Amino acid sequence: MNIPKSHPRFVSLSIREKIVKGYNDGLVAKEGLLAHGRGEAFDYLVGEKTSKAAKAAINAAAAKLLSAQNPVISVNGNVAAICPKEVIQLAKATKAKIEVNLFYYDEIRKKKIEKSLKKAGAKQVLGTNPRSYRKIGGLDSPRRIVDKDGIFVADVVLVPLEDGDRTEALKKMGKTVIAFDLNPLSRTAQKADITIVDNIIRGMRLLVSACKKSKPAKTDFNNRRTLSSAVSEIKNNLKRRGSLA
Ligand code: PTJ
Repeated sequence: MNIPKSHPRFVSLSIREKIVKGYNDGLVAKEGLLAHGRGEAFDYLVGEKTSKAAKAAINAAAAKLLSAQNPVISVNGNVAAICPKEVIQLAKATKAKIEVNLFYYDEIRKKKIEKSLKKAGAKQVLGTNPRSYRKIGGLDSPRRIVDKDGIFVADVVLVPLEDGDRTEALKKMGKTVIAFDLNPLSRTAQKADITIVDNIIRGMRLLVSACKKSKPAKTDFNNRRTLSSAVSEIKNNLKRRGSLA
């Protein structure tokens, strides 16, 4: 690629390469390529940069993760391909557990994700031992299968890159949900307690550094306000580019 490394286009193309490699290595589901395309489109709409509202969400998420008794980072195929190192850094900074949780259920893919996370430095990866499986109620998708020592007993769960009804189910269990989702209108984004509307590759790095700098603290974060400011940001970007009157 003949583009400066700091240019958003370079970042976007390099993530695309990671997703394709992840697919070729058996980490990413075929459907994960489509989900990534949706993410790319939304990233373009948010201006391929971290907004002020996303930064505020990141700080609130850091405070929440650091205050948690039992935080868990849920990892799917796309997350494993895009930012395994950052997942591990975040787990270290917050003493969170890492759990593989897939929508397109596949035991072999789970094992490959576990192996790749361990290769990247993870000491323990939950969610791959059938003897530890428990089911979350009120959920039909395979995402209901969670680890008894991980998401099942977590008080705070980070759910990056998914849309669906799992956030609602986790909240019904009394858990706090933090989401990464470039689409502020997705069900996950709408139902989470804290939604970071940012590309996970940028947001995770900022979250790791916020967790290293912050202390456990109470937050009076307003997710509704954050989501509407993300939508306004998209409208303003469209106006700036002359696509909307
Ligand atoms: O590995 P599996 O089987 O668990 O499957 C993972 C995918 C991502 C395929 C699965 O969770 C899925 O289908 O997700 P959705 O419903 O497509 O939702 C993914 C959401 O993440 C969408 O709202 C995308 O806009 C958003 N998204 C995609 N890429 C990024 C992103 N958000 C932040 N950063 C990204 N890089």
